[in-house]
Formats: sequence, C-alpha cells, structure tokens
Amino acid sequence: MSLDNAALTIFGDSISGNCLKVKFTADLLGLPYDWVEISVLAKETRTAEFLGLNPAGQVPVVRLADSSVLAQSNAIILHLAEGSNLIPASAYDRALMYQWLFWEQYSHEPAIAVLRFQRLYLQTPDSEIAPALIEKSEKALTLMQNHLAAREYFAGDALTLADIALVAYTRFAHDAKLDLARWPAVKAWVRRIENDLNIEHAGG
Ligand SMILES: N[C@@H](CCC(=O)N[C@@H](CS)C(=O)NCC(=O)O)C(=O)O
Repeated sequence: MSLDNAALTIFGDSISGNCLKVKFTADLLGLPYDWVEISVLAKETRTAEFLGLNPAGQVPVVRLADSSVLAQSNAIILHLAEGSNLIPASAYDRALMYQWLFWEQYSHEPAIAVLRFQRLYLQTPDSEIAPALIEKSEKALTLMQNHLAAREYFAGDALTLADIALVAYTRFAHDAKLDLARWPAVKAWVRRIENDLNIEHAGG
C-alpha cells in the first residue's frame, strides 16, 4: 500500500461497486487521483497498515489533499461532488437524492451486493443462499422499476449521485443471477447511466 502525495488517493478494490462509485464520480468530475488497489478477498483490508487508515477495515477510503481520510462510499462521493451538478440545486431534488442514497445503503447494497458476492466470488451453492436475500434483492429491483417506469433518473431530471450509487451494483445484477429482463425500466436505466458515465456495459 503506497502513501504518496497525490491530491486524491482512492484505496479501493476494483471488483467492489462501493469502490467503483467513487471512481465513476472522480472520473466524471475530472478529478485526478491515484488508485491504490486493496483486495478484499486477499484480506488486505485486515492488515495493520490498512486498519491504521480505516479502523472499520473497509474500502473504499480516500485520502484528501490535506491528508485527511474519509470512508463510506456515499459520504465520499458527496464530498467529491460538492458544488457540482451531480448534486441538485433544488432543495427537494437534493433531498430526493439523499433519500435514494440512504435507501441504497440500507435496502439495496446489503441485498444485491451480498448476493453477488456469495454467488460470484464465494461460489455459494443455490441451496445455501438464504431465500430472504433473494427476496430482498428482487424487492429492491421492483421498487426501482416502479420509480423508473415514468422517469429517466432517480432524483430530478438529470444524472445525480443517486444514479451513480445505485448503478454501482445494479449493473452487476446478473452476477447475482438476477435477470434484469424482469425489470425492463431498470435495465434501460443501467444502459443510460453507463452511457452517461462513459463506462463499458457490465453485461447481463
Ligand atoms: N457502507 C460501506 C460498505 C463498505 C464495504 O462493505 N466494503 C467492503 C467491500 S465492498 C469491504 O471493504 N469489505 C472488507 C471487509 O469487510 O473485510 C460503504 O458504502 O463504503
């Protein structure tokens, strides 16, 4: 793990949606950064050096120009995007963006990211996957489908941090064996946001 003097250093694992949302935000805003790869699977979040950086033992973490450190993906993207058009000027739309950011962390990521991790990385057999985890994932996608049926973006009528946070794991739904064909508005929105972010389609 290198600690140099770049204005922004992102410590992240490239297989993690939480980390990729920080990368997507920095890239879109044109912020230069150093990326330090930290492998969760190799337990690099458990070393004494990393725990010194983030005692919670999780990525993403960023080190800012003044050497201060910030964890929690949504706190990081909010900080990076401060003053940009990724945060709506309208107070209501801004609150809607927060609504979806909080929902993402409580009801979406703990279902879809965990299901993806179990199925893709731990190769957990279907018989050992908790049905409640699948139900929670499907419920989250259905809520998104209903919201997106008549809208192009989650908060207001333009791309915001809510879309970036939510697309991070939704675009990997197929890794969790969730077929987005069942949620067509979500599928179309994923392509729209990948296009807005100028990133490759994740597949599925
Ligand atoms: N709520 C946190 C979740 C961070 C998180 O779960 N990070 C995972 C990778 S996606 C991690 O570092 N896991 C390592 C571990 O728990 O040992 C965020 O949004 O940043």
